[in-house]
Amino acid sequence: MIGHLSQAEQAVLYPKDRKLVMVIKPYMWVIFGAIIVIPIAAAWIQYLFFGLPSDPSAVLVTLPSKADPGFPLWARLSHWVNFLFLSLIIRSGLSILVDHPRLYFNNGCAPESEWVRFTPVQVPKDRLWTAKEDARYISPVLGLPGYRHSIGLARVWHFLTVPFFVLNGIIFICYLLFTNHWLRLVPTSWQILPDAWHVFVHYATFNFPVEPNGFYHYNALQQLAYFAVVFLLAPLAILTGLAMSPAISNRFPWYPKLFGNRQCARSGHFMVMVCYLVFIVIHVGLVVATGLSRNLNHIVMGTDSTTSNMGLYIGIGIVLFVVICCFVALWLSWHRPRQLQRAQAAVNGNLWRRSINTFKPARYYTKKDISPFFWPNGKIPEDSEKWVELAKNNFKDYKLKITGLVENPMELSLEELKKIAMDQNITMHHCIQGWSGIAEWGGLPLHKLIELVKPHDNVTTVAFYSFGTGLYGGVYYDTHTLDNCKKPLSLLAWEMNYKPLSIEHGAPLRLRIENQLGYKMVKWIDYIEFVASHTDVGKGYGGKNEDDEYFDLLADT
Ligand SMILES: Nc1nc2c(c(=O)[nH]1)N[C@H]1C(S)=C(S)[C@@H](COP(=O)(O)O)O[C@H]1N2
Ligand SMILES: [Mo]
Repeated sequence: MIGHLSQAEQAVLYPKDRKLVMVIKPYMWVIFGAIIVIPIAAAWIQYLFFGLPSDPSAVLVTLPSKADPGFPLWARLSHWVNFLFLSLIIRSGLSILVDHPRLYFNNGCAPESEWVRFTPVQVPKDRLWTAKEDARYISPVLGLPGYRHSIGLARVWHFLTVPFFVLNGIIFICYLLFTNHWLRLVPTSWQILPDAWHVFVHYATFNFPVEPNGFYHYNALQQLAYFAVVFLLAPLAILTGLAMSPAISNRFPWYPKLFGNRQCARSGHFMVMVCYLVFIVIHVGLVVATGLSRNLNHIVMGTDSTTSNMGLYIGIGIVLFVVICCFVALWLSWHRPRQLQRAQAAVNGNLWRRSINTFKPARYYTKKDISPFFWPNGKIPEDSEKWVELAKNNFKDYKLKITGLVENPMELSLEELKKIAMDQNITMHHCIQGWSGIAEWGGLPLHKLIELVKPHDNVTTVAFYSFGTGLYGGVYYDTHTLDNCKKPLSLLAWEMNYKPLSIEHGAPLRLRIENQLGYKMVKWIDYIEFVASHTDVGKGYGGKNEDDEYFDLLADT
């Protein structure tokens, strides 16, 4: 465990209960089982009753290839760069996953409705159990950065890698399509399907098909597999990833529906990762089994040498390099987290600010979409004497203070706020951990409040302070751009699902900014401050989680 961290951090990151389990619902066992068992059983039936089909790769080796043989430098480079990026993306993805270790096919994410959980915990019904408590530990061998509730840094690695992974993919596909190399990857005849099946029958019954020598040819199944990885898995990973973004899904609420719903997209994102893992295991296994040294000469050196071991040595070197990169990433995560957060802001912060952060959330959901369950998060402000006093009297004496760089500072009771205006919106909440929920929120549109208090011209940011504290102590707060506060559906809410806001969901007042992630929606609001910049408040990173857990200032994804 990382010794230089505080006791409080160690207690969160390295809990006593670090058990790793996977509990899959029986119906999903049946589905997954069928996907695996049916083709293998069919292959065996064909083999036992009709004999081995003719081996199409035996024909291939005698044919001259239409494509140039070998692997040009761009193909070899992007292959290995991809290997590095996938290692970072998959491992950081696992760290993100275990922060909400349940996957669902429904938007509301009610406990026990998940199809798989990676936690032994059954959510207790007799007491409050927050999503943060539900987060699980993952070994840093598997996850990046691993441990428990390190999602801020895990996302830094995930999102820092993604743009370069996509760029690498685009460069690869451009080269592929502008040279005749595409002939190696893209099937040009439907004959590929029966051929691939015949090859599969060979593998499934342990009759290795003729090795066509990958320098010149792939067998039909191999070509289909490579084609699927490039043209199916990678696009699916990107598209399901985008469907999880609050800025995108609350602007285009139909978009996640292309995958079923947002949680189907999240489950799909996970299944794409599983497909990548299965591919990598089989791919590496076959590379080893069909002549490791020669195969590595292909993809490392670009030669078909059968005598040299150069490819093997350099290949081992590359694998070691990737392992070292993973160690360096782990070290950076715990020793230079602030620099990583800054790098993430420089790359994606700027990317999102100019693109999806400009989207305006749309009205879309109706009463029937409201989730029966809505995960609670955060610590109820039981140690705030002021809040406890106010709660005793049902917040009748509560006054929201609005201060900072404004012409008309104000103090308003709930009754006074309600007299100004009220909107009711049904929206989807996106927690950074991965869960979501649809609820109705009623309250004062923020733009009305902004018109009343009249911020000075130099105001860019609004800070919202809670009565509650953050995970590591100190006042919970967060900031939003003035622009996001003025967006449609941005509210100071006192109502949830047509009832007064409950204690656990943020009474007396909480924030709704629908193009942002949940951690920016401060609950139990004490006061509001208009400021020139987010750097003027707290430690200067834009919020309690941004200060302490390296979350993003702009939470559009
Ligand atoms: N004061 C305070 N507000 C908070 C939090 C918190 O810990 N303290 N957690 C945030 C997070 S991470 C989420 S996802 C939402 C959860 O809102 P809910 O409890 O109504 O689901 O509240 C946000 N607001
Ligand atoms: Mo959250």
